[in-house]
Amino acid sequence: MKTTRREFVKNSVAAAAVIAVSGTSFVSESKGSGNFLSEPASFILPPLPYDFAALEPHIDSLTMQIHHDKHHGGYVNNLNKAVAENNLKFSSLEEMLKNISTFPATVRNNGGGHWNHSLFWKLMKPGGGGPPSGKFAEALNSAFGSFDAFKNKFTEAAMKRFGSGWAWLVVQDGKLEIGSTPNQDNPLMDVSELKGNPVLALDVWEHAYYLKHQNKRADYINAWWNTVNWDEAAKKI
Ligand code: MN3
Repeated sequence: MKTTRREFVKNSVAAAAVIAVSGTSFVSESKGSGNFLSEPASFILPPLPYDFAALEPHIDSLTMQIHHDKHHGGYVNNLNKAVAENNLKFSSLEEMLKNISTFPATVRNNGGGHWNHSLFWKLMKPGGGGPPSGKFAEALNSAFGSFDAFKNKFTEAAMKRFGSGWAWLVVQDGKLEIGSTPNQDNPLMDVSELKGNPVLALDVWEHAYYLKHQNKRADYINAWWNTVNWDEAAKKI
């Protein structure tokens, strides 16, 4: 009898113990046996895809180092701790986020933090920025009128997010939308007002910019536009 994925997950958890996840991705389901691969049984801090200094002068090396190693590293450690302490069962980080209202708050904060940062690092690159081209540029033009109009609207969302949070470009029911979320929430979460699949993400927590820009979030956002990895973003539409 063919079981649905949800039933499969439910029936498999007893055998699977803690579910294996590498970075943000589920490692694999061992085909045929009906069990999930259970090693390594924890989340892993993914290495930055470039050096700490690679985004200079736009984003400084020390900020990148602390942000990646200490902040993102902290989310990963605390997420692993929460999973172990609460004996949590889930099939992937994404599935956990989609049902986040059923998990403890520490999973919302640290699971969101892990997922968001894993995406954020990949959406920047040395020599990034500039307007995108091809189909992605056309999609932005058709959704927002022009690249500049898109950029202004996204910047506004990032500026208006009060306190800590993220600005997002998402695909929502086949349409591109801009919005923001508080804290480490993201548009995959069932509790989020903004919903959709993230295409572009910008961390506007003070830890992302305070060393270099102090309170000037606008300067950080301006600098960040010079790092955007449009090729990576274009894969998500
Ligand atoms: Mn951050």
